[in-house]
Amino acid sequence: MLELKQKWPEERAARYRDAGYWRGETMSGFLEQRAAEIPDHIAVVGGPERWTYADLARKAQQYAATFLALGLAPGDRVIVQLPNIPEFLSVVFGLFRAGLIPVFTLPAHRLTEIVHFAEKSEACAYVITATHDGFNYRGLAAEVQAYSPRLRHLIVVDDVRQAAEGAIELANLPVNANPADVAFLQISGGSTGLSKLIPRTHDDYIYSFRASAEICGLDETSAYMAALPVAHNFPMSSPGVFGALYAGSRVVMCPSPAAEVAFALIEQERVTITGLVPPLALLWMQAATTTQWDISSLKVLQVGGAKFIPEAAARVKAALGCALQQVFGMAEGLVNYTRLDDPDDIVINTQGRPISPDDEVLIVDDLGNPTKDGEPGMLLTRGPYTINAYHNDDAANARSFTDDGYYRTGDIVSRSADGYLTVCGRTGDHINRSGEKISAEEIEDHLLAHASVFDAAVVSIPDPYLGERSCAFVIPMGEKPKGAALKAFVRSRGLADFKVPDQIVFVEAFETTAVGKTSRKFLRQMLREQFLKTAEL
Ligand code: OOB
Repeated sequence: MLELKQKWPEERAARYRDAGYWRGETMSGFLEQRAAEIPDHIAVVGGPERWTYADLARKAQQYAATFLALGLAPGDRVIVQLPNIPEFLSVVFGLFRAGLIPVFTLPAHRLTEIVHFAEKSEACAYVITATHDGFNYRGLAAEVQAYSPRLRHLIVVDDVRQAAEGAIELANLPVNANPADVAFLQISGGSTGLSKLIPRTHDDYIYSFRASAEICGLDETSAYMAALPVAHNFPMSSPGVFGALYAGSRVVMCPSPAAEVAFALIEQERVTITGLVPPLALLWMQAATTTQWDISSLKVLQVGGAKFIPEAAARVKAALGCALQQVFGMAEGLVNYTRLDDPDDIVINTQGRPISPDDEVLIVDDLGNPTKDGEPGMLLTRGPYTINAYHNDDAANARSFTDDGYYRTGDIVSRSADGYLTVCGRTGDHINRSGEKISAEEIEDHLLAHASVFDAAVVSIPDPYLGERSCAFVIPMGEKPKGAALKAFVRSRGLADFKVPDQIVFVEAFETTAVGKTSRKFLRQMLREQFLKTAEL
């Protein structure tokens, strides 16, 4: 198995330790500490379950013992595909406790994506629920295992729950991990080709969510609700469920971000803070005008994952009776927040400033020269919780990191004199569809696999509901296929639903300019502009 690594140059690592960012804590260590300090506080609520910190820590240990009894060994990688249920936490903390490495995937992922993650991570186990939201994960798992024979262990939580509750072989649990080691693999938004795997260490990740919890004012009286899929970095760690547990708060697992489901839970659990992507924030604001539920406990609504336009941001306070916090982050590291005591002007018009005084932010023009305050440029960053390399992907590493260790975010931002960032756009060719990132290249490759497709270019089109939607321009070959058939074809390739093109436009040719050969990037830009021009007519 390829070693998991995430190393900072020694000089920087020493600085981060001295500054007290990296404190030598581990994921299972901090939970066990909370369980000792506040055993009877409620840690997590969801469905019929209501677990104290002592319950959660015990269940995690039982899962750890169960995983090891199944034959898994510390260091093994385990694909986790679970929805927003309390067991997400007992399973994941069980994996941490056993020294196993979770590989986080979303419930929306399908065959092609899971096989890719399994292969790249060399995973030997896959944890699912039998069904969720009407989808049969056992069926998916059987297909995945046929493609990835290394994935020997299928763990269906519905089946092992009882065995785990009886597990008493806790004596064999390994000693806690080394805080500088990789704790898990997170997945990237994937702007070029397939999603990459992001190794995060205990030290760096714990720092990011501990500091996030402080910025968001979480304490033992707070209730954080995970409304977005909890395996995503935003609801996981910004401050997310991990930050909430670190702060001794209560985590509420919301099975769906639909306003009526979420509002009911906000009332029942007196939720104080939650996070949404912009399209959901718009829906909640609308639903709040007629809802019967009492959502007055909500103090902070975080919005992030995609640009929240100022016109919408300005309406949050009046519509939902709570403060807005903008969050601009990435699974690779850097997260920016507007602060709770920032003036409205900043909260409405910026995407916040970095968590850490040691987050280094560089904004450069095409030549690599720093831009002036207020001028847009490409955002590069490095710091105490931003990765230095992806796992098992030399080509992506060569592209995505500078020689002196900065991560090229692909985002175009401007910075104010006081350090607040405003997102203006991006350099990469992905579609940010309601916070889900879709790589144009990845979808083009699938379209090209269709016998009646000669060429395809996928671009993002502004959309009033989704922020952006995907549009595939297709040059047919032979008999022109139906748009619906092409969409069905993409879905049949085993992709998450959100990646299926929203729209397909057939064209006879891609008009390349006088320059002759064009880059894909330029072609996509041209098609987008042409489309928008005709759409305006
Ligand atoms: C979050 O993480 P990812 O890894 O799914 O996506 C990162 C990318 C950023 O590079 C940027 O392009 C975009 O998503 N983005 C935003 C944004 N927040 C993220 N673009 C504009 N405005 C924002 N507020 O999406 C993520 C991770 C942690 C916390 C929050 C979001």
